[in-house]
Amino acid sequence: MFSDACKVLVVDELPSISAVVFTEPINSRVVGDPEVMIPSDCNFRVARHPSTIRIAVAFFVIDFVLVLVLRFLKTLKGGPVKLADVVFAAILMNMLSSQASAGATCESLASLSLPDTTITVAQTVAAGALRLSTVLPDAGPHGGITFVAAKNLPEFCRVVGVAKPSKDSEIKFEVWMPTSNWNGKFMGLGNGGMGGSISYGNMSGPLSGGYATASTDTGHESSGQDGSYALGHREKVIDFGYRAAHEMTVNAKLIVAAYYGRSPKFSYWYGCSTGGRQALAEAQRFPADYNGIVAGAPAIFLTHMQAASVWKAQAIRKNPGGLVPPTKLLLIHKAVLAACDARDGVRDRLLEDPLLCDFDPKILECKGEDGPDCLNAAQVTVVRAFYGPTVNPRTREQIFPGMVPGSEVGWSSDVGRMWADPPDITKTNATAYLRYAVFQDPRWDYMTFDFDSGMALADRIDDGVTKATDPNLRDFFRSGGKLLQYHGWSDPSISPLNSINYYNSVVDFMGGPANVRDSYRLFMAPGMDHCGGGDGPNTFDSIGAIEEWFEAGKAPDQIIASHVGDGKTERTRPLCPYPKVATYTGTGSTDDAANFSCSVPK
Ligand SMILES: [Ca+2]
Repeated sequence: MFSDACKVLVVDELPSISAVVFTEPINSRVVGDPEVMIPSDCNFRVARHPSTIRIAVAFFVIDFVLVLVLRFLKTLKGGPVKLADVVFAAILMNMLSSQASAGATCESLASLSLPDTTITVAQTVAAGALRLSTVLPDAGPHGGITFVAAKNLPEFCRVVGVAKPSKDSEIKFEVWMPTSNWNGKFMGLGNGGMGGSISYGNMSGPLSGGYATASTDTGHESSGQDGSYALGHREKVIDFGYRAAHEMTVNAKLIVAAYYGRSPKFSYWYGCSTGGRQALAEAQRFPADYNGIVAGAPAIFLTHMQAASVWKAQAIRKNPGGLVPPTKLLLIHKAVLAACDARDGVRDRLLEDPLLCDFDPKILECKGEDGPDCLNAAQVTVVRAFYGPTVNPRTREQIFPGMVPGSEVGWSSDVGRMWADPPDITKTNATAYLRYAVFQDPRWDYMTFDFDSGMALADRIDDGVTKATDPNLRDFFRSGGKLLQYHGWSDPSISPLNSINYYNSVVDFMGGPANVRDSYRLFMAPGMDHCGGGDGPNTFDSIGAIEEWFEAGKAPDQIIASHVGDGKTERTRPLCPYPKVATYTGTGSTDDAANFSCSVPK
């Protein structure tokens, strides 16, 4: 094993075109002289490019041509070679050498030697000819990513690799690189649920947009609901936690550099849910990997997040008759809107700031018999448990925040896990991590979970592997990195308050909002579900925003989001950097973003 800080690739070894991708904790850079940049204490390896010999031959020819040109000039002019002649010859040589440094063929990447990594496939895929065992989604967008059908993909170089940073690791990843019109950028893409498969759908959009892009299976193969891979495989849990995304990133950047003959100008990460957790883990642990990071609805603090699922399921089981049918969820939602919709100044079926809404379901409690228009006492208790935080019964310490008013309708579609009777959260990712990675028992019963001792045990076993809550983003900020986080206020899977908690922890750690706003902004999306969907404006270009921020220095003061129904835009609205919210100016259509500005609620 060797230090991540010292992974080095010499793309070309000849002095005039040598390019070293040197990853160190603060930043990645391309330098001209490997002797200067590689620290003597680095236990580094060099990945030798298969085209080195070809390039060496090319340079021999170029040198030969140079000599011939100089001799020709000397003969022609009949005198000594002057400075102008040398410059002319050097320009000629440079033109030729730029041809020699143009990169490798796709197929030759199969013999690229990478640390701890094997390349299994390197092939050019003709436009529209991609065949996969999984179906690529052909609809989108998804917080910035627009899916593209396989038949519409351009020609690209497809590289498949397996990284083994530990003996038990088997991290599969793919790198897709457009054969023409590369925009010079790299985009790493995140996963969902328990991971277990390459995010092919996500890759299709960036590839079509000209990016070199990569995705990993997180180190195991499974459905996104299944955590059984973790039984007895601690190293694979670490891969899932943070290592696979990093290994993929380091390898992908080396492959991109080898293919195009130069490193990516800019590198971005996009991910939502588990991809959002990977995003923050990258910013916290590997600040050199990305220039810009988009973290959607991050599933950070996995042990506590899953404890919150157990909390809700236990509440239903412990309160017979407390399961709330979807029709009553709608009833509660309507009551929330009646009580709180207008508090932001606009009646639009959206709560711009659900924290202003102190709704208590008790007002819906049946006066007499249970019926469709009221909640029985058990249902009131269950709904309160959903809104409330998960807490340690002994210390009263908050374990994970609860759902917010406005999110009620989504509770039943929360991957169906809560709304079976009794709640069947055993076959979903809601408890997969606790069941397999923590308690190592397929028969583990979530009703036995103790929110004091069990929680402590879970955190001790996890040991921070899936806890991407470190507020120290100093190195990422110092390297110029930009972090854009978003979270739907109506997310029924991951409490949006967890994003706010993390944001606030970073602000505290960094010494106040002024030290954060130039590097990290959080956008809360009213009425948006988990990573998209919902009644609120949920279509927006987070990738465009992060690129403009990093490349042009224009920080996003707002991001225009739209809600599309039946293929047409019904409403636009700015998403605002927390704690600001979109505020109606008082004139014009409330469906037009132009009539809103971002301000801190009074
Ligand atoms: Ca409203």
